[in-house]
Amino acid sequence: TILYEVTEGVAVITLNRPEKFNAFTEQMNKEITAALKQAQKDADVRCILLTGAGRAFNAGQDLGDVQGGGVDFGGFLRNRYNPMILQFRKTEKPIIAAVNGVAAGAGMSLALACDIRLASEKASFVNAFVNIGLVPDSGGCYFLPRIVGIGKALELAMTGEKLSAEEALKLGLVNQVYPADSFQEEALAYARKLAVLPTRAIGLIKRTMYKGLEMDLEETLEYETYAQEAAGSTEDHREGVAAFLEKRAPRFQGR
Ligand code: LHQ
Repeated sequence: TILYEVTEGVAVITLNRPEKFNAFTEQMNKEITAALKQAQKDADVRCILLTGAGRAFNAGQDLGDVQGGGVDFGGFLRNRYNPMILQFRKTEKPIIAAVNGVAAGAGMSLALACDIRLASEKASFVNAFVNIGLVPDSGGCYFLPRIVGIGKALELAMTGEKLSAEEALKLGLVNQVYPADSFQEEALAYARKLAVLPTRAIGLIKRTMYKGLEMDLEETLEYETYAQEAAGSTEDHREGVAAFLEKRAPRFQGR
């Protein structure tokens, strides 16, 4: 249900059920979790790009699998969705969502779990949970207020109204919007730029900044010190300083 390909330092994960708007099945949840673990282990992977095949990014849970009521929500979330979302944070490499089309329900949460969001001008975001009488899950109640602020987060979650790529850009929910025609190339080019940067430092930036959201200043300063000791012992740090002093472009190896 997904495609996984590594090219020039970038692991491209493509959600691949285009006829169902790439809606989640149990298999897809598990394949995404496994793909992130594989990308984390593979030293050749220095950036991860997550996108959807066809017209949509991801339409959330496949509603064909939950019709008629009596759904074991605890089982769905604890066994499938929650481990998948946690894996985004455990992955110490940058993860970019290339939102090619609609991202709805848990598909929107999936995009929010990524570190950077790039959108096609044809992308849109629907916090669709309320439209079927549910609550944002897969981190929707955690990521959304942290990214757009509590007021807008509550509005999006309570109304379930569609947000265009342009509106998402204004809210800071996406980092860039590109024309639909060149979107996949632009997204890959963006990922390739990140893939030649100091990967260890980027992983530590990711971990430290997310931790900083949950800690006070004193704890954050202490964690920064720990992270700086780790970053400062990498080859890439030595290379960065040497390149600066020699007035040349750095060649970072990701270690
Ligand atoms: C779909 C779906 C879909 C199946 C479009 N399933 N086929 C966690 C735990 C346990 C249970 C419940 O859920 C969760 C987490 C969740 O994610 S809950 C939220 C689930 N998602 C939704 O409620 C979104 C439902 N879909 C929509 O609101 C619309 O389809 C969106 C806004 C995504 C797209 O609208 P349009 O661009 O107008 O396209 P469309 O509605 O015509 O859909 C295109 C096709 O994709 C269509 O199939 P068809 O055979 O008629 O062409 C849809 O049936 C299918 N599709 N979403 N979630």
